[in-house]
Amino acid sequence: MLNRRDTLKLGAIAGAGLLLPVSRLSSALAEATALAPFTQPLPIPPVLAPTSTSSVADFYEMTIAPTTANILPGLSTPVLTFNGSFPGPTIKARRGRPVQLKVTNTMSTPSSVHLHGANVRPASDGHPVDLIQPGASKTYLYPNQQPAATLWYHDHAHHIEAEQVYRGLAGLYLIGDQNTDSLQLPSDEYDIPLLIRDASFDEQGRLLFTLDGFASRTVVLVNGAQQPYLSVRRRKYRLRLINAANSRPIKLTLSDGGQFVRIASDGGLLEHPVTGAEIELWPAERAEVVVDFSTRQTGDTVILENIFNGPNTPGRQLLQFQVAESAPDNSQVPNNLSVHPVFGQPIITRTINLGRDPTNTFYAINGLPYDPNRIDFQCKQGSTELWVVNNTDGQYNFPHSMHIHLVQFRVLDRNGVAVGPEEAYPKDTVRIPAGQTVRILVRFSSPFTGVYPYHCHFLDHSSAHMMAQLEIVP
Ligand SMILES: [Cu+2]
Repeated sequence: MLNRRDTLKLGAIAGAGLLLPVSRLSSALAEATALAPFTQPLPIPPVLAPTSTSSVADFYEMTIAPTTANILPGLSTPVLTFNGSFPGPTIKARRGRPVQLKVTNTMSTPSSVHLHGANVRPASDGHPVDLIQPGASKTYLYPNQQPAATLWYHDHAHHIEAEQVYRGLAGLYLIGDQNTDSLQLPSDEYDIPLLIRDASFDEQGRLLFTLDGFASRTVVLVNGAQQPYLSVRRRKYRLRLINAANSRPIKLTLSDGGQFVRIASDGGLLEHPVTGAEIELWPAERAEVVVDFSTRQTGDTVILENIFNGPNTPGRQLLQFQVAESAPDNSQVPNNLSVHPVFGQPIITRTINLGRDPTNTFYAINGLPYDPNRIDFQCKQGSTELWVVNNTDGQYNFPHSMHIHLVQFRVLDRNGVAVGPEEAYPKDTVRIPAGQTVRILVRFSSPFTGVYPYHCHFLDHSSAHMMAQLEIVP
C-alpha cells in the first residue's frame, strides 16, 4: 500500500512531534529581524482581475510558478506562487455569479487547487489525485451559490500539499452578496484581509521545510510580511482573519485589551455578533471581526498578538495598528446578521477516530491511511448525519482538526460542553484538541454528488495519510 514516497515521508515523521529540535538558526534569524518590528506596511494581496467577463460568468487565469520574494531584510526567498504573488492574489466573487478559473502549472511537481469551504462539483474540488501535471492546465468551475464568506484556495496535491502550501501556494477567495452589502459593515479600504502563517528560514533566507517541523517555524507572517504595521483611521474596520499555517493554532488578542466583534465564521455570517477579547483559530479556520479604532486616540498603537502558548508564544506580536486621524464612518454592526438553515434529525451516527497508528508512524483516520481508491463513507444526498470525532492521540498530545470538503457543518459540543455561537455554524473546519471528542451535524444539502475528501487540516498530518473520503449518493 505504501510506495517509496510514502516510506520517505514516514521516515521524516518517525520521532517527530515530540522530539523535534527547535531550529536555533531560525530563532536567531527571527530575533535579528525582529529588531525593527512594525517598520514595513502591511501588504494587501492584489485583487485578481478577470481575463474576461460574460453575461453569465467571470473568467480568471492563474499560473503556478516558482519565484522569489523579499520576506526578510536583504534576503531573497525562493517561493511557490500563484501569479508571482506571495501569498496568492485575491479573487472577489459574487453570490450567484459563476467563476471559471484556469490554472496553469509551471512547477516541476503536480498541483491540485482546492477552494476551501466552497460548494462545488467533485471535478472542481481539487481532489488530491485530480492533478494538474507540470506544464498542464485545468479549469475549475465555481458556481458561487452560497452565502458571502471568506474562503481560501490552496494546493491539495496528494502527499505534497503541506510543503507546497508552506512554500506559498495559498490565497484568498472572497464571496460577496446582497445581504452582506445591505448590512453596511465596514467595506472597501476598511475591509482588511489578514492571512496568518508561520515559517522557518535558514541564514540565506530560504524556507526550511520538514514534515511536522512546526516547532522550528517561529517566524509568523501576516500577508507574507513579518511584523508589519497598518495605519488605521479612528473608525470601524472589518478584519478577515485566516489561519493559513500548516500546523500552528493561534489565539489572537489586542494588546490594549480591546474587544473583537465577531461577525462571521468559516462559511459566512453568524446570526448575531459575538463580542470577546480572544479569537482562537486553528489551521484553516477563519473569523471576520469588526474592531472600532474610534475608541483609541490618534497616535495610539495597538498590537495584534498571538497568545496561544501564553506570553512566550513564538512570534507573539503579529501586526501593529497605528491609529491616525478620524474618518467618516457610516458603517454599523447590526444585531441581526443572517438566518441560519435548520438541520434535520440525523439518520446515522458515525464515529471518526483521528490518531496516529500505534504500530506504524503514519497518521490515520479510523486506523487507516488515506487511499484515494477507497470510499470510507457513503452519505445520502439531502440527509443529515451526526459525526462523533475523537482525537485518540491524548498520549502523544497531538492536536488534530476535521475539515470536510463541500459542506458547512454545525458544531454541537466538545467533550459534552456546547460550543458558543461563534463556533457553532457555519463551519468547515473544527479543532479537536488531544484526547477530546467533538460532535458535529453534517448536512449534505449540496446539489452535487460524488467523492469528496475529509481530513485533518494540520497539513503536515493530511500529507502523512490523515485523510479519508466520502461519496454522496442520490
Ligand atoms: Cu492532525
